[in-house]
Amino acid sequence: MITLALSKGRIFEETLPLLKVAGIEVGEDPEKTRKLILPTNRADVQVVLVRATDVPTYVQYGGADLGVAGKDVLLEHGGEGLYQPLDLNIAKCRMSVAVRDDYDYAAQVKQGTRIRVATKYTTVARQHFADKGVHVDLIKLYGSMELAPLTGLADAIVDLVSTGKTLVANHLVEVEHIMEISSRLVVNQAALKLKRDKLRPLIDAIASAIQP
Ligand code: PRT
Ligand code: MG
Repeated sequence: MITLALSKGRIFEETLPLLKVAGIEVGEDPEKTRKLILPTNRADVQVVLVRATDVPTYVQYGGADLGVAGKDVLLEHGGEGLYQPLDLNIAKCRMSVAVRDDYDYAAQVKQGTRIRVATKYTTVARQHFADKGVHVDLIKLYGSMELAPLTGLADAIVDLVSTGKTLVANHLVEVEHIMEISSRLVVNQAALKLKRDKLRPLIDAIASAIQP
């Protein structure tokens, strides 16, 4: 059996067309079922539904043979025990620094003020500000980062932006672009050796379906 870990929502939706090219069709809609293990049209392939941040952990420890995870999630996880053969070019967005539209970020940086930054991405954020020589105090959050500058919890956030509508709706503006984000295929290193006959053709078929 080959087990593929996916998270519900955009990653599931955007991975489906790639699987289809590889001849794999998932039988059930994750939004409609309560099942966490979904069969496919191939008796030897199943999909497990996990939280986006748990995908690398499932694959690392062999709870799944392969999975799809955002670069943001992989950088925070560290990628230990994972082979990352493909950038799938899906679930694209960017990671940015944002502040309230009335906060003068450039002036604060210039003055050398310590800036309070709320984020789910503490590893990436710590590295980014260290590289820039900006002094920050990081506050770890697990969601709704946009609220932090509005409530006075933080001066800035590091978060993902795709359309930019969430920032606008909350009177926030992007002040620094940290990196482009897309999702990657991750494979358990031991599974790649033990199940090579099945995994290699599957990886190659998915590779052939990637859109530029
Ligand atoms: O939602 P949940 O807490 O279960 O988990 P999750 O947020 O980790 O999962 P999900 O499915 O929302 O995101 C999975 C992956 O999709 C992420 O790890 C990213 O790699 C990728 N991705 C692509 C995004 C976005 N685009 C995105 N726009 N993840 C989150 N967002 C959020 C962003 O954090 C912000 O709150 O959408 C909001 C901004 O969107 P715009 O369009 O208003 O700019
Ligand atoms: Mg989400």
